[in-house]
Amino acid sequence: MRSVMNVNQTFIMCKPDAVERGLVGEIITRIERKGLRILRMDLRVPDRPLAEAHYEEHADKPFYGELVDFLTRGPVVALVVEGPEDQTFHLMRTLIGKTQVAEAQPGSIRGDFATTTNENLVHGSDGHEAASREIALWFPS
Ligand SMILES: Nc1nc2c(ncn2[C@@H]2O[C@H](COP(=O)(O)OP(=O)(O)OP(=O)(O)O)[C@@H](O)[C@H]2O)c(=O)[nH]1
Ligand SMILES: [Mg+2]
Repeated sequence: MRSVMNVNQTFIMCKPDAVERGLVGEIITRIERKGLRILRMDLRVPDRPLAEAHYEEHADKPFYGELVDFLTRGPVVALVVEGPEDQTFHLMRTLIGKTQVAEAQPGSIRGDFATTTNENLVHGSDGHEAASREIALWFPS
């Protein structure tokens, strides 16, 4: 029996390109097959304030406007995923693959399905602090 102790949660999002390309099932299957647990799931079109807040750490980057345009162009699937304490972020980011698409290994989601860094299918929180902030932002209740 799997222990219910020592878990933590991360925020995952299937971005608009994943929904458009019909890859949501594939992505969720990979999360489930890995042994991580989906706690919450919601399909919605993020408005601009939500997308801007989500990526606020990149507000000073030249691609910020383009990134917000991309995230708001259609529905996304927002997820809360649970896994082993202190490993969940890392496990999910390994499943997702590296940010630079040319470095994303085959076997990872980006490595198998993405051809550009701008449209790279999935977001995953990069640590505890980001996960808490992002879960509160996307699932306030
Ligand atoms: N348009 C554009 N988008 C970029 C560029 N570099 C990164 N991005 C996008 O910005 C997102 C956020 O960048 P990072 O947080 O550094 O990368 P990441 O953590 O692997 O990706 P996320 O999980 O989406 O946060 C990336 O996933 C890309 O979609 C760029 O040069 N141009
Ligand atoms: Mg990031």
